[in-house]
Amino acid sequence: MSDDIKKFEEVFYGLAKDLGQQCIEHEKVPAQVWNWFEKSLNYNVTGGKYNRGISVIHTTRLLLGRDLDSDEYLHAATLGWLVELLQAMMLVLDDIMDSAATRRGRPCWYLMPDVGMIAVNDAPMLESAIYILLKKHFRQHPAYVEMIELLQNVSFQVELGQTYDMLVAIRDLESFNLETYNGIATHKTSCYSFYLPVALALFYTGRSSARNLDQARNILLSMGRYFQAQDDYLDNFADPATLGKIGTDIRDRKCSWLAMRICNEEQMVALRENSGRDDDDCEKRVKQLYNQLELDKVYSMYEETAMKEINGLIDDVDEGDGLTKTVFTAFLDKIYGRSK
Ligand code: DMA
Ligand code: MG
Ligand code: MG
Ligand code: MG
Repeated sequence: MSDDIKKFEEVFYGLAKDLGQQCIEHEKVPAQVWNWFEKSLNYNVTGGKYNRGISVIHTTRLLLGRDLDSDEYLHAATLGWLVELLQAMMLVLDDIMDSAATRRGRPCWYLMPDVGMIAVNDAPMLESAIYILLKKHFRQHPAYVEMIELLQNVSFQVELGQTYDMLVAIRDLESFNLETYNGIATHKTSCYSFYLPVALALFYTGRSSARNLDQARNILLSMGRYFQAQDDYLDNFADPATLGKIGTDIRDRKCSWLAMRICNEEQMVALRENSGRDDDDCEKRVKQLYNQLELDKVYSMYEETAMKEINGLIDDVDEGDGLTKTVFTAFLDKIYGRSK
């Protein structure tokens, strides 16, 4: 485990203590209720890559152009954990909706013994934790209200994206095209995974001019679409042992980056007949179709084009209000060519 991750995780244990105190001393619930929440927090919030959370710290450091002192580190890491909490809440629900089996190399929370549909309540509890912690640590910050609004708006964006993702999946394949794909990916992934961490750092450092937020949004939404294309590519082509999750896109008949490449009538029929079914042979047929179409190669070409486009957007950044290009190049470096 890298030092970055260890240091970041230490902050989490402090935040979990804050939540325990809130439950027991303030809300006065019995220990067993807090113990359940704590179990859900430990299972669902830790154990990931923390790319999103740690990006808040890295972005803050890059914006200030220097190392953070211990208070600043604690603040930036706390904001990072809020992003991780939002992600955890969405993933608990996403795995139920997608009928997934594993996440981060472990069974999905809703499949754990004794959990089941309690997970439907555990997810919004993870979301409540965001606002409890934000209040405790940032109530005095000049951008407190803006941070609340940002987190609420971004949550809503993800929910819209998840709705869109689910609706398109059960409809016919006619609507699987680039426009639909980009609409889903921008909402369900880009907003919270890329825009949110940087926007929080901009608010925290007082650099949240409209121009900075707009520029960041434009680049980061584009980066997020590339990230979701990677996620969809990996869903089919990666080794689940490395990825930590077993792909579900074919069985769920998702408008994935791969499914969107299906173009002629014959392929469409094959996809229609074999996707959206809980059947190994059907799934294999779709995988064969993707192999015939050499979508791994098509993806590699796409990846290079996407990188050029995003780098072009970064080159055009106006650094006048204290937004630095390095914020974006650092984020892009973390995800380029990823295998998990
Ligand atoms: C990810 O979509 C979006 C959210 C908001 C979790 P997905 O279902 O492709 O994600 P994963 O592949 O991680 O299940
Ligand atoms: Mg999913
Ligand atoms: Mg999903
Ligand atoms: Mg996926």
